[in-house]
Amino acid sequence: MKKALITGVAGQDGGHLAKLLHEKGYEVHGVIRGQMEASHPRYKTLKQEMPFVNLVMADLLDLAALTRALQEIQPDEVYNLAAISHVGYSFRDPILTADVTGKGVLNVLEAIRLAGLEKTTRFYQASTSEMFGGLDYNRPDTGYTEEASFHPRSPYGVAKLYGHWITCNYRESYGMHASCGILFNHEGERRGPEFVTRKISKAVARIKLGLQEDLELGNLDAKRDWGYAGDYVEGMWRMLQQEQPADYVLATGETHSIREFCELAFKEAGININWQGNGVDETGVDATTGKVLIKINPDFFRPAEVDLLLGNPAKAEKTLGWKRAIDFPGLVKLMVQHDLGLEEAKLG
Ligand code: NAP
Ligand code: G4F
Repeated sequence: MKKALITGVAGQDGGHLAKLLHEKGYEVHGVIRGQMEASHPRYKTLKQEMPFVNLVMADLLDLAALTRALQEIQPDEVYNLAAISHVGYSFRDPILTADVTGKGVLNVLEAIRLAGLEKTTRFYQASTSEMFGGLDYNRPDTGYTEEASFHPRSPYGVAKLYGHWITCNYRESYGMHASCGILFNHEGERRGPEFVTRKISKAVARIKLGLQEDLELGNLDAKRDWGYAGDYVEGMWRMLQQEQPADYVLATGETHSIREFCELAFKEAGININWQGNGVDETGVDATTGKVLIKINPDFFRPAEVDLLLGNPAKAEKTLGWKRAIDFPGLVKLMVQHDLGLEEAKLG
């Protein structure tokens, strides 16, 4: 039986990946942070959700705890998913973001070496399309590939770039089987409510059920290449099954604006949106009732924005045989229906 260790197992991707590896017959160990005992409510919830995962306490900032975990578990594969992953938050706390999202990667790599596992344990690093930055000059028409140039636009993107290059460096320096997945945005029913897609799908459900008046958003015109998280964790696993380590882009090859996501999400709940006004005064209005449902709040603007992300997954499709299964309308539908179900269940 193969053994896997997932850092960030409590996050969106961690949950999907733990389930996938369990189904593939792995013994799954998951790193969580904090001072939780078995009686802690969060620990209990995680155990209920993923009873098949052995939960291990370790912070990405704590090299000793990581090394102990590696020595005890001796995993065949390590998936480093833990990070401060919210781009907007990274502007508010750039130093912690650099420590966790950047240097934290080095801690995991060093823990593998200190445990003497660098020749046997395979390593996955969660790199990101945020490293590209989406600026006109480095934006290929056919989408970013593994060869495209980087120009990160947030403290998060800069920290991730450190994690990316230190992983490449350990591969080249110590012959580690270390691969980076450069993943474009992936969403779903496990997405945190602070990210825009889940914020919208939750608000649509609550507005539809009369539990919320309206939805405040920032930049509606940014475009993202959005896929379903369940499809992307399969790609992570496939990377570590290759004979040779390498870096791969996972993306859909399509890009859509926040505005389009809103329109489709409200439509899924039977509400058509008309847009009125401009700039910060723009509103999204219910086409039937005339009620304002979407407002702009500049608090959600970022000091520097990534305007457009579009990925080219040709290498992953050819080498890994990976392809996304759920398309953009399918993703929006899945998320809205999930949140309608959750909110209805709460109402009883
Ligand atoms: P997520 O839901 O934010 O999960 C991140 C996890 O990291 C959380 O469970 C968090 O723990 C944990 N964490 C944060 N700081 C930590 C620390 N100091 N020590 C230990 N654990 C810590 O992120 P995700 O969407 O699943 O993404 C997984 C990874 O892929 C992240 O590295 C992200 O940056 C990267 N990525 C994501 C996307 C995407 O679209 N989702 C795209 C490209 C790359 P708590 O639960 O306790 O907060
Ligand atoms: O949902 P977001 O916060 O995701 P973002 O910034 O693209 O980052 C996500 O994807 C990255 C991969 O490219 C990951 F590496 C990262 O960890 C994370 O998972 O914002 C998407 C877009 C942005 O342009 C933002 O300005 O939506 C815009 N937006 C507009 N209104 C908003 C809001 N974003 C958030 N979070 N909240 C808003 O109200």
